[in-house]
Amino acid sequence: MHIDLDAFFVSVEQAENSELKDKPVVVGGRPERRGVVAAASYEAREFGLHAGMPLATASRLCPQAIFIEGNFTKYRQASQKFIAILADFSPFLEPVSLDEAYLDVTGFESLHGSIHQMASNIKKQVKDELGLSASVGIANSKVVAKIASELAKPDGLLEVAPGEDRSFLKPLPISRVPGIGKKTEPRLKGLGIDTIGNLSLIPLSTLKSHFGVFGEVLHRLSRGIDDRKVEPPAEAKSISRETTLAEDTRERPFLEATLCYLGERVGSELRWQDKQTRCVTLKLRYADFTTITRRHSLKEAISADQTIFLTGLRLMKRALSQEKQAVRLIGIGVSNLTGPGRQLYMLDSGAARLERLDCAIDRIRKKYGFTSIQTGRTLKLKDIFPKTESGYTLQTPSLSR
Ligand code: TTP
Ligand code: MG
Repeated sequence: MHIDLDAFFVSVEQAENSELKDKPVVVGGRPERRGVVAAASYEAREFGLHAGMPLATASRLCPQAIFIEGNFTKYRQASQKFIAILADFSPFLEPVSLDEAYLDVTGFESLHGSIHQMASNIKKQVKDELGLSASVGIANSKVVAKIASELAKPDGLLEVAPGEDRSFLKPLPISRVPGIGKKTEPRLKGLGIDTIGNLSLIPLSTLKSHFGVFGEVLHRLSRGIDDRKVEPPAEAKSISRETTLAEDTRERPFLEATLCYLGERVGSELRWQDKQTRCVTLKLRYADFTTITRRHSLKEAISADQTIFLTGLRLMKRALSQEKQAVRLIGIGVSNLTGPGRQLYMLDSGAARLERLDCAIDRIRKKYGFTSIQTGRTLKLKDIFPKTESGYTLQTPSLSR
């Protein structure tokens, strides 16, 4: 099965506030702000709105739409409950993103009824417990299940019987194949290929000569051949937070405060995963869109906000001393993760004290919200970013959580 929630961020808001139901709603921010649509309700999609569209364009196409900032903590909580519902049906569960997962239920029919019945039960449970609607595709392979769930949207359930893959795929436009996007689609159309059925008739050698290795993938997928297993995901290799700024800026105290805030978000996620890091990375995008990353390796694995921030700050000072342009985007990340953390408790070193401090702050924030306790450095952001219990609302809510 491939299960994907419909208009996820928006649906969470609609489930919470009945005034938003059946209306064009956008999560992403106020239309006056720079930024893009993260999620649009199906009512808003009737006006051509979609994820990734600039908010200003969205508001021009659909002035009556209701624009909401969004609250990532809320979406993550909903996601955790959604994944927990799926886990009750089978341990072969592979979450792909917050609102999307593959579930292999082969062999569990005696426990939960037919696969179709399980899919209906999942949809019902998600609706009853979370107030959200899910679309489900059932097929013999991941790729066909995913195409089926997308076709079934919204609130749909589509089963492709074994052996029916090719006849199911045949009439569909090539854009339905995952991986065929803005680049590949026109090239295929230029070759006279517009349906998946047409694509499946092209010899492998022809596809390879045009698309290299991707040609082989296209050849297989167009026939519904996909032997990837449903596998629990590998652990995160890095954690990062970044945001585009409302205006390009050179103002150091503001950049430092923002870096500090993003570093704290990274640190709290790192500790939440019970990990430590040995590498801090800074990312800057300048006014002309040139993007740089600078990294620094640490001698010891750490998880302290202060170390993450000060390392990032050093990298930023060095980068800005060599650059005259204003900054458009700022981000910080950690990689080379080890875990579990906290071995430092045994030593009463400065590092151990910092870790204890962070753990205490984490506990307070878990109970009373992220902004219930703040470092002085990030306080000056309160005049610039809207503040909620779960944190400052930055320009890119899904990335700056
Ligand atoms: P999607 O599943 O791609 O989109 P959706 O759930 O809003 O709509 P549907 O599945 O019914 O087509 O993404 C899930 C969430 O991820 C989405 O609600 C918001 C977030 N998201 C972004 O923040 N930015 C993006 O560019 C996209 C595509 C999604
Ligand atoms: Mg979705």
